[in-house]
Amino acid sequence: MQHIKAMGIMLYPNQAINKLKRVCFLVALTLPLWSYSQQENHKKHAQTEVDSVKTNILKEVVLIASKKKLFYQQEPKPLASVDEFLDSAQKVNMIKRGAYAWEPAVNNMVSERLSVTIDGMRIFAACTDKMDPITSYVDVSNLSKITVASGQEGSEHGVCVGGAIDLELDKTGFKEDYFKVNIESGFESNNKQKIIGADLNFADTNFYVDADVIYRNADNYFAGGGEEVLYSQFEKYNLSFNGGVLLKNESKLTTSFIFDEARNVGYPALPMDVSLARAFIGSVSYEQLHLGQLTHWESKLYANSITHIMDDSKRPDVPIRMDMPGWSDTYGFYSQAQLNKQKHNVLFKVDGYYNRALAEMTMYPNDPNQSAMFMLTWPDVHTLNSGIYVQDQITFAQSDLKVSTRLSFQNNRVADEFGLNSLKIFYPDMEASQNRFLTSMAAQYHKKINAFDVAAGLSYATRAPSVSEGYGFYLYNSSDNHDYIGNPNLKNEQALELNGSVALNKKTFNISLDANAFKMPNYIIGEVDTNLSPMTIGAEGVKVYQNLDYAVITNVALSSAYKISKTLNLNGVISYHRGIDNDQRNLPFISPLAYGATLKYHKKTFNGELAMRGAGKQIHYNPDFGEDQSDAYTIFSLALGKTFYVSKNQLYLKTGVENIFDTYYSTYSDWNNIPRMGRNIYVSLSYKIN
Ligand SMILES: [Cu+2]
Repeated sequence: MQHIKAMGIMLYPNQAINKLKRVCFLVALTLPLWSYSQQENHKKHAQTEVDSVKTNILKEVVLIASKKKLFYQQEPKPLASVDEFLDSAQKVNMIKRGAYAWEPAVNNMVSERLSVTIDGMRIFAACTDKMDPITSYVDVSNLSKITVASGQEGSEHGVCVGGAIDLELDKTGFKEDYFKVNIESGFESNNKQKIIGADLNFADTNFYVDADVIYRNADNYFAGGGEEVLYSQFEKYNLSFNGGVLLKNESKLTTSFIFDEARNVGYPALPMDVSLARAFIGSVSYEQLHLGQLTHWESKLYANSITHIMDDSKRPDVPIRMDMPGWSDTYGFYSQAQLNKQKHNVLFKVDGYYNRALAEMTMYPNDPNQSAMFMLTWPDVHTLNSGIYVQDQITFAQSDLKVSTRLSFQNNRVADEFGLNSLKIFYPDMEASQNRFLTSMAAQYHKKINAFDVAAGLSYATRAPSVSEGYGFYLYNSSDNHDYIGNPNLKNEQALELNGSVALNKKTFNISLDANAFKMPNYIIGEVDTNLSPMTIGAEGVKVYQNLDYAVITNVALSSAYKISKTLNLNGVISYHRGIDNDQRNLPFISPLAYGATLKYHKKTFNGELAMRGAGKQIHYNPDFGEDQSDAYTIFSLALGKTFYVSKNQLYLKTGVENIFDTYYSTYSDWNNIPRMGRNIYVSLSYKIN
């Protein structure tokens, strides 16, 4: 403990220590590369993929359930939220507006620049204020792993420029005479979060059934030092079901269903809370192992429906009461197959979806003589997107090349007459319907030279404006205090990406340097329009979405892992990020220098982990987007786990402390500077009946 404290003092912003020294210290500290989980991932890849030479620098896999294995040995906190799991991924940063429903960013790009899918299904949020990222509609009980893909590596599941996140559902699959029950419960001291869940897996050689349920309930949390963060409570429950039957001729029929509901969710960084966020997510798939020359032909039909109700009734003083419900329904399909021929491993895919997005705002003036005001903030926008995707992985003796392309057609139609007429105030010539063609192509080369892995890639992609960017009507942004208006005349945003990596892989030691740069012509961002006045009381002005000439986003990461002994592993990472536009203005929500290190111990049934995480002072920020300078911080956490055997059954106890020194801090990604959670002690107990 003494040692940790000493490290904390050394790392802390102190005028006596200059920045350079700190960076050097960190580089030395973090020299070992590749986190343990990544090593695990590589093993997994090697098993499942034809070519063991290939490394996948553009992909990161976060393992979640591993219910079938010996519990959650790798995970610091088994019943952590999906958000916390994502936050632990090196490629992901989370924008926080409270304790619930964080918004993931990949390569410092968020929702509209990413493709976020559940088992390949497209789902779109129903909140105009980004309170409900797709990742908030699942729980860890549903998932086996999360795949984070950088740049065009993510275009398999849909159009994206920054990357993709695919949440993979946990299915038992066909197993002989299989029956397992798992009961889990957890408690967190800081916000008195109570978690209880159970799952049941039942299978035989020709069918399987999985069912699970999880419930979470949390009060307000407390920041470091003991300050209560008001309106940070939440309550959520989630039910899911998976089933499959094996048919004749090596084919199978599977289905999945998720019901997720959150109530009384506080958003301390926003002026409103959420009384209800509900999702129904369902799918039916047909898979066939062989079809002529093709292998693994899979087709899926899916539908999902989201309801989001915002609520300000708990806030004591609001200038005006508002009702703001939103709905998003999506119907989609995909069909894909592989062709393996000599050096080639080709994937063909056709996909499509139809989404309806509608959001309303009713304002009730305090003066009862004034009538309520009604607006459509999303004017019932119907989006039809259909595309084809082809990738070929070509394997040579010591190298491989992957090329891929996606071509999509997208139609947007404003279905509501009143909504269309509202937008016509700004765009008199606007048409209800609009077509766009979207393209992407990517090439990635990897070569093994002795103990080194060298990779480089080049890609190009375009994306259409999101519903808010194209058709939003007075959407209030509490970070920069402006109302935003969409712009149907926006051009497609483009992204030209260059990436490269060098890794040295030794038996006990790995180190890797990864870098990418995105040049993005027609980058979409809100710009102030001084001719317009805001609708929201107290807002500073109005911004209209515009295309910039271009923006540039760069990310560099140095990561390393060192196997000290059979039982002890040390790994670390340090990363640098930068985002500017064509006038050298800083883009908002770009991470400052960030670092982390983890020491893991694992012996038989016991495991322990000591982790450090921090960031430098935010040098590049932009006050025009409501940003101010975030201070540097370093926090520490500790986790201990032990498995006990009760006859054939297993009991797994995990406990830990997060933010050990109860540090008060807020990062660049905390909306309106809301502080993060202070010291938190958690305990979780899982019981597995075999
Ligand atoms: Cu909302």
